[in-house]
Amino acid sequence: MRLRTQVLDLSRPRVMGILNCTPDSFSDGGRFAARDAAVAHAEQMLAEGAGIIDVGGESTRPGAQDVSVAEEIRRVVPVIEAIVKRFGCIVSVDTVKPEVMHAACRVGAEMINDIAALRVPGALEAAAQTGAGVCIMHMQGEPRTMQDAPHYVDVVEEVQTFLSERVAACVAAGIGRDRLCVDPGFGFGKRLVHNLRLLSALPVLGDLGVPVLVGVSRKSMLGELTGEPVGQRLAAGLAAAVMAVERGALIVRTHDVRATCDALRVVMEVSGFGSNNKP
Ligand code: 8Y7
Repeated sequence: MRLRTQVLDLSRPRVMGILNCTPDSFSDGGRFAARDAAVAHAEQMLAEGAGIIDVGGESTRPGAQDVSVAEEIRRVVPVIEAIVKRFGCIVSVDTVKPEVMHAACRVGAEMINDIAALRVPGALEAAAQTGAGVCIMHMQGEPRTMQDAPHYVDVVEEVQTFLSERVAACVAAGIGRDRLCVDPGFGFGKRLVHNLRLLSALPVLGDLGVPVLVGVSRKSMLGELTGEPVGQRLAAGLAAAVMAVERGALIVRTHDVRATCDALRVVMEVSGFGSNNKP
């Protein structure tokens, strides 16, 4: 997958480590302390085998409050700049805002992870101008209300059609197919049955001809299945990640980088991704 200046090698599955820069995650001690804590967390995830660090400054949980453009830039730009300078690694910016996309890429972000699939006005143009890679994710509704009454006639067909239309919109805006990946958006306007059907039918998304990214880490679908609270969902998340990679996913977004890399190592050795490479 081509990114802004680098190329992401997807001859083997890769792990994207989640780095939250919301005040609730790295709050006490002010902005410099928050930045240093975020950089240290990135360093740890890279040591554990992450190939991408996904930096986000807006909570997408249902009911979360809106964050202004200026505040989101204040949260993510210093962190991205520091991580790129220190480690030279691939950073993606988790945002729906065109201004944040520009600001993040100016300090070295290589990829845009947009849960709104570049549907915010100006986002398609911003992403095209940066030259960054883009993850296009499916969501029904908006974060605030998406879990109120998710409804589908055929969830797999509807997600596939949406992603196919957004890929076409990206290509029309000048973002080459080789810069895109797609994501069914587990938990984004979906009930448990929808999430399970999508995971089961994940190979269908491979027909779009671009890499598939999945994020299941610690999500409520795992809690619904196991009864476990958010801190006890690692085993369920690893099972889901392994099933996704066996069904063709090439990027796994997770909080639990070390465990996910270990699990994907086993998948790789058995499923013919070759050896001697870390996920
Ligand atoms: C996803 C995501 C979140 C996901 C992609 C969470 C930002 C909720 N989930 N981005 N973001 N895919 N591409 O639980 O599934 O991590 S936020």
